[in-house]
Amino acid sequence: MKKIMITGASGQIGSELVAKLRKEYGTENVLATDIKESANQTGPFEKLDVTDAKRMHELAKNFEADTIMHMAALLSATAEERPLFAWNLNMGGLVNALEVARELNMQFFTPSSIGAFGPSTPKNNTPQDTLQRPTTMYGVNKVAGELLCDYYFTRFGLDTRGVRFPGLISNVTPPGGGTTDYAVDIYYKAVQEGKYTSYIAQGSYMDMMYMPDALQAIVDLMEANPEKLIHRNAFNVTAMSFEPEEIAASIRKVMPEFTMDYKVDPVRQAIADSWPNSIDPTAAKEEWGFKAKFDLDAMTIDMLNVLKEKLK
Ligand code: AKB
Repeated sequence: MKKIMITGASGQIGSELVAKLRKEYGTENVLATDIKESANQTGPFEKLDVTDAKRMHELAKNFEADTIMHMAALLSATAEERPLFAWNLNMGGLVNALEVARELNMQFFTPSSIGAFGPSTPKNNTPQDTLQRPTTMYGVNKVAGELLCDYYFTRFGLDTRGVRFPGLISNVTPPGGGTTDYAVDIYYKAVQEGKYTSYIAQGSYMDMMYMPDALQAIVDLMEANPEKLIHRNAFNVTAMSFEPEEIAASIRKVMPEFTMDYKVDPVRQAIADSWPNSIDPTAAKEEWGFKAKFDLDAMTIDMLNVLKEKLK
C-alpha cells in the first residue's frame, strides 16, 4: 500500500486529491499538509510551509511516505501580481520537494500547466514536444519545473511523473488567482444570480477539464508501468476546449434564463492570449491510457446539480 504525502492539500486540486487518495489507499496512508489549516480534516494533517525544506523532510520521514505529490503553487494571475514571491514559492517549494523525494527515495508527482506554453507555441492541437517560451512568471516557473523534474529523473533516477493540466473545474474548493477560474465562477454565479460577467473575452479558447477526470489522471499516471513511459513529466492532458460563449450556451441548455456579459480584465486576457487554444493529449493516451469521461455538457449538468444543492 502506498504512503502518500501531499503539499498544498487545502488548495483547489489538493483538497479533492486528498479525498480521492484516501478512498483509494486508506485514510491513514495519506498525509495532508498545507500552510493553512483546513477546517474539515478527515485524516492526518500537518502544517507545512513548502519553503521550509527541513520540516518537509521531517514530516515525510516520520510518516514513512513513499510518494510525494507536490501541489503547493501560486497560480498564473497571482504570480503576475507578485512575481518574485511566485518564483521563490513555486521554484523553492518544488526543489525542496524533489530533494526530499531524492533523499528518502520516494515516487514524485507535480503538475505543470498549459501555462508552460507561450505566444510562439503552435496554438491549435499543441504538440507534446514543442516550443515553450512563456511570457508569464507562472509559465517560466512551470517550464523550469518540467525541466527540473526531468533532470531529477535522468541525473538521480528519481521516479518523477507529471501532467500539464488545463483549467480545472470543480465544485468543492474554489480556485484562487488563476486565469481559467472564470470557467468555475460562471457556474457559481449562474446558480446564485442567474447571470455572469466574464473577465475573459468572447472567442478566447482554452483547454479545460472536470476535476474527477483530473484526479483519475493523477492516479492512473502514478500507477502506470514505468517501462511504458517515454515522457515522464508534463504530459499534455485535456478534456475539452471552449470559449466563454460556449460554456454560457451549455449552461443555457439547463437554465434558459441565464445571461452573460463581458468586462475584460486586461491582465488575465493577456495571459489567456499567450496560451494555446487546444493541446494534443496523444502521448498521455498512448503511454498510460489517459481518458477523460466528462465533456462540456456532462460537466455542466453535474456542476449545476451539485451547486444547486450546495448553495441552497
Ligand atoms: C491558471 O489559470 O493559472 C491555472 C492553470 C491553467 O494552470 N488554472
